[in-house]
Amino acid sequence: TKSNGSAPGISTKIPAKAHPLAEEPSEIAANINYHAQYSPHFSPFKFEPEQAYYATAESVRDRLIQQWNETYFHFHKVDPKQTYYLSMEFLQGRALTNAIGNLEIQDAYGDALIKLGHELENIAGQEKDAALGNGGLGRLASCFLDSMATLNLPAWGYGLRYRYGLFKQSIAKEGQEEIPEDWLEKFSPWEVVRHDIIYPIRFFGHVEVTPTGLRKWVGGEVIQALAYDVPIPGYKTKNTISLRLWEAKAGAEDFNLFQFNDGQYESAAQIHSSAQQICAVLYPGDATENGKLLRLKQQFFLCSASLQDIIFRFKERRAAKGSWLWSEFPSKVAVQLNDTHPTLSIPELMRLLMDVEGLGWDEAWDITTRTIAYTNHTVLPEALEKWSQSVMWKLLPRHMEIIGEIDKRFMAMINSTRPDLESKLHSMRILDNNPQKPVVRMANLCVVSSHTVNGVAELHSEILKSELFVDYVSMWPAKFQNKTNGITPRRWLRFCSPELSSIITKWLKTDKWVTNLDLLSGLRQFADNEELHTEWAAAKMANKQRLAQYVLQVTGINIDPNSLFDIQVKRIHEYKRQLMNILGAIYRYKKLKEMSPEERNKTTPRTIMIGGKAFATYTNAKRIVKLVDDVGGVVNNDPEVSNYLKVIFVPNYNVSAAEMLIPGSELSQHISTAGMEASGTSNMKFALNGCLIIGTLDGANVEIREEIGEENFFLFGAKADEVPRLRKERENGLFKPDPRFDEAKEFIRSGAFGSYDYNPLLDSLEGNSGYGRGDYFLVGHDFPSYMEAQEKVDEAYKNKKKWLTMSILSTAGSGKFSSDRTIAQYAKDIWKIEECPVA
Ligand code: T68
Repeated sequence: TKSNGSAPGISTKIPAKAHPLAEEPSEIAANINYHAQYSPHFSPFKFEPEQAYYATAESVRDRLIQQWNETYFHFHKVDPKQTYYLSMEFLQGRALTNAIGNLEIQDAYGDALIKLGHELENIAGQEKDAALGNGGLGRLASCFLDSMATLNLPAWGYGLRYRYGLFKQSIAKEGQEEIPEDWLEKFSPWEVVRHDIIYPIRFFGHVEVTPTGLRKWVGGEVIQALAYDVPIPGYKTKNTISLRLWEAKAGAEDFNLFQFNDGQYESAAQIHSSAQQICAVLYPGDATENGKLLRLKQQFFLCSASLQDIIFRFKERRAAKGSWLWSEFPSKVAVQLNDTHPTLSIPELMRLLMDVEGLGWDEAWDITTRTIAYTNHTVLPEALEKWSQSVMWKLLPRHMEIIGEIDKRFMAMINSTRPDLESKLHSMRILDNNPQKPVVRMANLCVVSSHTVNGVAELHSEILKSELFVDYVSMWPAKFQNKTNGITPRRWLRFCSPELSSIITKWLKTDKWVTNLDLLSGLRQFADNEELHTEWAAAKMANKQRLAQYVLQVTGINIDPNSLFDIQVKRIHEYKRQLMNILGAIYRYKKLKEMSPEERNKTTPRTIMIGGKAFATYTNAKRIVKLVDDVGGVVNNDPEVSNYLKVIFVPNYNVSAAEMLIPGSELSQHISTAGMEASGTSNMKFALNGCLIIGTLDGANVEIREEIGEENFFLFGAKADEVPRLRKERENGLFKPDPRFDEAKEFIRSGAFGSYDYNPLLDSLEGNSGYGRGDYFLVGHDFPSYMEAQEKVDEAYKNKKKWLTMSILSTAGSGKFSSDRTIAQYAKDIWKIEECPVA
């Protein structure tokens, strides 16, 4: 009676469900089987990989729920100071492999699935990525959650439960196409709806004064925020924290039955439709007024729901201890703003404290500023949020009053204490009252209202202090800190490259590096060891072969695992200079064409892979995607060259693709214009996986190079402090481009890669289009040194032994870039929280 029909494995006998913490594969198989039958989401007796995935995930979730609840009650009982990480984005990726790995039950689940006729790796591959983020900022938030749980810190994440996450990218004839990513299409086994956790969120309306003199925000429309919790297990610990995602909902009472029966279907369900829009998509286009309003609504929705929840929990836990005071709030609560997107937390906390709890301005301000801290992730002027004052008055009238008061008090403070700064006040204040376009400067509001402001890499934090926030530094020198980003070594090495991980564990004689990444430095002493070289090369080769399979599957193109795998994957942006990469590839192609077969034979064969999504309305970024794909179409089909060069656009780059690409890489490109990439985090993932970096002195590249040694890093390009002068020179026509740069551009213009109109893209490297004036990103300036660095790469790769030594030293030098280190620093220097492990 084992299986029924075509489906493998499922038992038709009622399975005895084993204890959720069962260790025996046969008992685990019973649990999986139980879910397949009694938590049914599909027709009975189907047990193909998809059904097996859902049943396996539910069985793993059962195990998590117990320790998740224990963690919750433990925090509740101990009532430690707790951090709340507010972020509009969390790029979680897949959860199954991560949960199984953190719980250390890979082998048991692998065996259980074999008993059921499946393979764990294949089952895990069924899961859709939770892509509730765009790029680095969202993935950083997810790495941080992993470290908070692993370090046993009392900390939670708060975000939004977008119905559609980041779009799915497909590459068609015209270039990138965006397809909605329906990650909740079936359901997510990793979320638990909390029907009892629901808060009202108001929009629009007006301010009234109550008879007791309190100001009160009334009217407008009220939507409910409902909590969905996602468990975040730590590695080798019981501690399992929460990522609480808010969903917008209208109540039955908001449904106008009278209107509906009168045939007015749309107006009858107006609030329902308004609620639905809020969590429909991540980052709705904000070119239109409507789009801007929706984006602002999303931000406020996150802030208001999270703060109401935080205040509720504070009161509940304090009340359990007896009498309490509001002044204790900052010693129990730390709120971290992930960039300016959750800035409205500031006026919302003020409003809740004053208008709802009845505190005075001074006390509310003291509590707010001792609670909130702000992380900046960009210095690009167009990415610094500025909201129209009129839109804000309409949507959030009470918050605008509060922001106006903060601005007024800030100016009064400068006038009375810092007359020397008076001339700067215009740019320092929060409101920009330019009559053409009055706006609120969110970053200024954050700096004025937070106790700490941090950048995400040393260079970036220095630029914040010397440029963007320079005028505030003399007022509050201690407010500005650096917290160099990090990545979780669990997902980004231990689980995505089990082969390399085993080798590291074997040579270090411990697996403690997984939670103490500095131990990797112990590999340095073996960097020249031949035995290690053989093992290291074999693991790399296995990862390259796996990647080649993946590339074949998603593009139909065969790539040679013996060629140098050169990868650049990140959001497509002009400052990240994917255009320089592809111009280099074009130049290489042209030279290969000009060579004799003998000469070609002496070159280092390369496979250049570029991947990343372009924002839907960012035309030049989309042109870059199209160019890469067109170049690939020509190069890969040129029989003279295709053994020496392949150019691949890897479609739909996401967390899961990264887990495949990064372990299989040998060279990766981090080539932004110096001073523009705040940190970068994929650079850390590549280095950790023994991949060498070609890069500029930008963001965290600077620190990576310091850690792994300059001889193991292919450096090129202008330095951040040279950039303004170089831009000036270009504007004044003083720049003479390198002939190789012109040759590559001319080759595109000649039509070698098809008839698509690349002129606007090429013009941005010369003329006056795009940002500022001609070649704002200095591709032309850095191109010659880039090509020279690439020649050094080709030479170095010919010496396999030397390359392997460099690769091992990259891994050995990556210890600093663990997000465990980053989070421990936030905990100590900013949040002042301590670990709270569940016994
Ligand atoms: C990135 N920022 C930085 N922003 O570009 C990167 N922006 O250097 C850094 O390593 C990373 O943050 C983590 O600190 C982003 O990813 C966004 O995605 C974004 C989204 C919406 C609006 C503005």
